[in-house]
Amino acid sequence: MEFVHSTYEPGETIAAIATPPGEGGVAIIRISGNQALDVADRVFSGTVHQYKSHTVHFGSIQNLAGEHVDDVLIIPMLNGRSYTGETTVEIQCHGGSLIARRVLETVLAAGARGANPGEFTFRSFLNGKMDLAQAEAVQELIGAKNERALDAAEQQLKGSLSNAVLKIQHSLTQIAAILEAWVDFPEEGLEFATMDEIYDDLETICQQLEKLANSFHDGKILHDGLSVCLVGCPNVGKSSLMNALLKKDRAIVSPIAGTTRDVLEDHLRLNGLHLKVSDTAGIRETEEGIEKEGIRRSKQALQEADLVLMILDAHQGLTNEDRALLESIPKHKTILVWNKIDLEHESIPLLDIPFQVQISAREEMGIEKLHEAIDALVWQHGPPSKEEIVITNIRHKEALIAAVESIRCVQKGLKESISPEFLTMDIRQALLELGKIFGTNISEDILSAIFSKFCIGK
Ligand SMILES: Nc1nc2c(ncn2[C@@H]2O[C@H](COP(=O)(O)OP(=O)(O)O)[C@@H](O)[C@H]2O)c(=O)[nH]1
Ligand SMILES: [Mg+2]
Repeated sequence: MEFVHSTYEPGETIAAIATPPGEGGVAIIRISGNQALDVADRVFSGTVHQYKSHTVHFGSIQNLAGEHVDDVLIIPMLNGRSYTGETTVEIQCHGGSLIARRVLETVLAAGARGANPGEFTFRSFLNGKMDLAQAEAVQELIGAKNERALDAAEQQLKGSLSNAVLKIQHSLTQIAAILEAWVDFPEEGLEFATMDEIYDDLETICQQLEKLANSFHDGKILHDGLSVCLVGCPNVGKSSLMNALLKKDRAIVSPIAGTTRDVLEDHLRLNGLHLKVSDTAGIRETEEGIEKEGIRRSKQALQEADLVLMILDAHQGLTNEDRALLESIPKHKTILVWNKIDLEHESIPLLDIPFQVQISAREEMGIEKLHEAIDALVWQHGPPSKEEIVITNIRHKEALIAAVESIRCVQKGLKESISPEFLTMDIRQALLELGKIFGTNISEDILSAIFSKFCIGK
């Protein structure tokens, strides 16, 4: 799939099926562009040109040979009062993938061009209906896999990120104006504002931008979910816990050490979070080739995971192998899980990992406590509230960080009494970076890459 934005001709009439593939009650074919009404008139039984905007009309579609294709409802959207900001006609036909395709083919034969992925949204952006951050939010809204991700996308679509960044741009522009006045009238400059005040204002701005950039951590969790890796020595009950978490017999459970050799993966929803859980080979010293490779993969999965559940056998107590493994795990992202508490066990030793739970994977005891511990570790500073701006797009994070870097240069320059001309250059750079979030000063390649990730028909 490609999206060649340089071939874009304003107003050129495009069409696509806007509903998902497969069978359903109705399918919608969307036509947008200067010729949308002409195209619709060529295929529809009524005179679409005569209809008022946003009214619904029943009729039939026939192809250019005059053959009946389907009975449909048709809705014209005039004077730019549409998603794209262009004249749009939507046709609701019967919801079979074949019939929808036939209606689309008829529309294409009547003069429309097949839309590229994201082209409707791209036009909406070009016509000023939404900025780039909002256009990207549309994609995230569609792709949201849980309630919290949906809230974040809705916030962004409403323009909360854009508004926050606009406000900051405004403050930066004012500071640039003060610095420029300083260049022109150096003897009066200090009357406008002292250097310290400017420095402090820039500090506040940097903190706001950093807060937004840091929200990407939460945003990524909401958007992509988390990878969770189960590790531990052989036979501690990793595979049993995998099954208990998934509530199904996914992994082979066996008293024979070294049964699990490959990394097994499955998915799970937990308190609105999407988790990818991996069960791994038990880590121990071994010379056996396949098991050794399994252990190498376990260690890799352990490093790459967002969250590690290290399983220990409460019945056996802490072994030397456990101790060795404990040394190698990243403690900040680990929950210690003492398993087999249904069996007799000594008192659990205190280890320097803040998150610890006691469970029985086989008897499914304590699993709820483990869920709570996962939630607590993930949202150490509390989950983001519905109103909070959470960025979910790495492109936005990069722009925010680049802006902070430029502003830090201005601050440094102020301290070193560098000529204000140079400082305004850095401020302009920061403004440029922030502009990328809405889509100003952005290259065609990047735009093209962003919209090509959309589905066709959006
Ligand atoms: N009593 C008891 N046995 C368990 C528990 N969890 C696992 N086991 C047993 O321990 C053995 C190893 O379990 P398994 O899940 O294959 O361990 P793994 O090697 O870490 O994947 C099996 O015989 C399981 O039935 C538990 O909570 N309680
Ligand atoms: Mg296993």
